[in-house]
Amino acid sequence: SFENKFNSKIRISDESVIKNAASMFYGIGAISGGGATSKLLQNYPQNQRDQILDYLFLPNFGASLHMLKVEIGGDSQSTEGTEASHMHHSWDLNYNRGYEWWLMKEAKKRNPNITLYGLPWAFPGWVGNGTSSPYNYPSLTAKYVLKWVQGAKDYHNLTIDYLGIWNERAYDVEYVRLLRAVLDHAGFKNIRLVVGDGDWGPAHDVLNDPQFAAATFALGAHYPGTLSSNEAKRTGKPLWASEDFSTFNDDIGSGCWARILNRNFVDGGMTSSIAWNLVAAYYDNLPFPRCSLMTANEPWSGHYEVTGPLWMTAHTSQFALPGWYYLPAGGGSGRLPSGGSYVGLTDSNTKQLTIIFETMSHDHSECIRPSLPPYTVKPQNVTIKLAGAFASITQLYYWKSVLSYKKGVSSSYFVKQSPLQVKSGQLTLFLDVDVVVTLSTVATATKGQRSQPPPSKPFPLPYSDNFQNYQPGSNPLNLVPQVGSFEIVDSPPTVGNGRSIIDHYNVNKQCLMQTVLQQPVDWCKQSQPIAVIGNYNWSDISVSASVLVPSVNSTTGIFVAARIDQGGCGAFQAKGLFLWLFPASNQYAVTNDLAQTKKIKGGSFVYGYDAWVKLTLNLQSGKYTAKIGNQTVANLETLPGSTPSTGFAGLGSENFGLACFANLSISSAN
Ligand code: 147
Repeated sequence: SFENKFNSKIRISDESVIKNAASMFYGIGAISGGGATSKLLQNYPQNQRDQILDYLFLPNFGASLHMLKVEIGGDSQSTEGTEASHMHHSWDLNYNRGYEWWLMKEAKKRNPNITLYGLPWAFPGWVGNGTSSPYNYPSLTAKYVLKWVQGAKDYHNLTIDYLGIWNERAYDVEYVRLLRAVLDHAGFKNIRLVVGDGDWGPAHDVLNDPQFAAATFALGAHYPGTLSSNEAKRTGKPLWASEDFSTFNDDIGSGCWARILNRNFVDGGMTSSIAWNLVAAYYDNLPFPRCSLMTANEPWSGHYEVTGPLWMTAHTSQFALPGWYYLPAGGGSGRLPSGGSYVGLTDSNTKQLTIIFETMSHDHSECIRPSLPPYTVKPQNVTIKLAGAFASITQLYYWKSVLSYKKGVSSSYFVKQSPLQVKSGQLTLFLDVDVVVTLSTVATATKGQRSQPPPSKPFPLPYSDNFQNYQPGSNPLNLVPQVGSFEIVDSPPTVGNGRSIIDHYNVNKQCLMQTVLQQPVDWCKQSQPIAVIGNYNWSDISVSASVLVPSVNSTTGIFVAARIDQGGCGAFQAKGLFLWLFPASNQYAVTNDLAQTKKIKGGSFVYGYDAWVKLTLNLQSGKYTAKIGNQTVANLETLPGSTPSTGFAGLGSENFGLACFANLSISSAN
C-alpha cells in the first residue's frame, strides 16, 4: 500500500571511481568440482548437452559466466565424489582423465574470453611423500601443479588464468612463494595466484611479507557472509568471494545468490563472486543436492532444469564484463534506504553504465552459510540521479526478476521490460520486496531459450556396462567414484605376462580399475575405495560384476554392493549389503557396511589373484542371495534389520591397491 512506499534518492556518478586493481570487476564465476559436480554431464545426449553448456557459457544467453573454476583432481573425495589426478603416481602422467579438460574446452568454445581458475582440493599421496600435508615437500607440490597448467596448455590449448592453493585448508607462505617462482621460471608469469580459498587470514601475511604480497594477486575467501576483514581491505589486493552460494536452486537459493552478488561488493568490497556449484550433474542423494546454478543429473533421459540462480547470474553477467569497474559506495553502489542494495558498474572508458538492484527479504534469501542477521526490507520508490559522465544518458534497458511467495503467483525470472527514459539525468523506479532489477546501457542481453528438454525418467533398468566402449583413462559413465580413482585401462596389469587368465567372465580385455595405491593428501580422509551408481530408491535389485585382483600392487579385498546409503565425505560410514572376496586370506564375506563392522556371513573361498570371477548379489522381499562364480554362498537368507531399505548399487575394494572390474550389470530382483 502507498503508506509502505518510501521515497529515496541515490546518485550514480563516475566522479569518485578509482580505476585500480581492487575496484576492478573480475567477473561472475562458477565451480565445477570440489568435487565431481559435473560427473553426469558428459553422458548427456549431445543435443541436450550442448543446450546445457549454452545456458551456462554462451555470452548474452544465460548465466553467460565470465569465469570457470575447476578442481585439479586429486584422486580423493571432495564432496560429491573423487576427481581423477593427472598424476596418480610420481611416474604417471595422463591429460585425458576426467571431465574438467573437456568442460573447459566447451566453455572456451562458447566464450573465448572466459577465464579459468584451477584449485586442488586434494593431492595424490606421493605429492605429500606419504604425509598428509602438501607443504612438507613443497617442490613436489609446485611441480605437480605446474604439470597441470602445462598439460592444459600443451595438450588442450587452454590458458589457465588463476590458480588457488589448497581448498579450505592451510596455505603456506613458503609454498606460495615457491609456486610463484616455479610458474615464472616455466614461462607462466601471466598466471595469477588467488590465496587461500578459506578465510581472510592470508591478509595478515600479505601486510607483513612483501615477497608473499608480491606472489599473491587476490585474496579469496569462502562464504564470507558478504563481509571482508579490515586487514583484507588494507592490503589493497582484489578481494574475491572465491566460493559462495551453495544453496538449493529454488526461489530462496535465487534470493541468496542475488543478494550476495550485490552485497559482496557493497558490504565487503569483493569484486568477484564464484558459485559452488556450476551445474548439479550429480545424484540427488549425494550431499548438497542441487546447490547449483542449474540441474542436469539425468543423462539417461536428457532431462535438465534451468533454475532461478542461473537467471540471477544473468542480471549481472550479461551487463558487465571483467575489466569494468565497480562504482564506489555512495557514488554508485550502496544500501537502499528501505532495505536492499544496488551496485553500479562502468567500463574502462566510462561509456557504459549498469546498475543492479536487489531487495531480497531476509527469509527469502538465506544461504546455506553463514547465518544471516535479521533485517527488514520495504517497498520503495528510488529516484536515481545520473551525474558526471552518466548525465547524458537518456535511456536505460530494464530487466526484472520477481520472486513471488504469494499463493498461485509464480516467480518470474529475468524478464525484459520496456526501456526507461531518463529525463534531465533523472528517473524514478518502484522496487517491491524480493525483486532484482538491472538498468543498463548495454543492449545485448537476451533470455536465451533452447527447445524444451525431454521429461524426467528414473535411472533405467536393466543396466549394464562392460567397460569396452571407452578410451583408456576415461571414467565410466554414471558410475561415481567416492573413494579411490576408477578408470578404464587396456587390461588388468598382469595380462600378457604369459599367464593364462581365466577369461570366462571377461572375454573382452579392457576393464575398470581402481588405481590409487597410497593414501592421498586428502580433503576428507577415507581409505576404502568405492564407486556408486543408479537410483537411491532401489530396493530389490540384482547387482553383479566380474572382479579381478591383480597380483601386483594388490588390494586385499574386492566387493560389489547394493542399497549403499551414502556417499560424499560420509562414504566411509556407508551401510548397505556388501559381498566381498579376499584373495589375500582366501575368504569371502557379506557385510552390512563398507567398514566391515557388521559382518553377516563369511567363510573360506579359495580363488587367488589375476583371475576373473563374477560376484552376484540379489535382494528380494527381505531376503538375499550371494554368489561367487557359480557357487551360491548365501541362499535366500534373511536381510538383517540394519540393512538400509534403499540405496545405490556399487563396487570397490578393501583398501588402496589395484582392483579390476568388468561386466557391471544391474537389474530388478530376479
Ligand atoms: C565447501 C567446499 O569447498 C565445497 O567443495 C563444497 O563441499 C561446499 C558445499 O557447501 O562447501 O566446503 C565447506 C564445507 C563446510 C563449511 C564450509 C565450507 N562449513 O561447515 O562452514
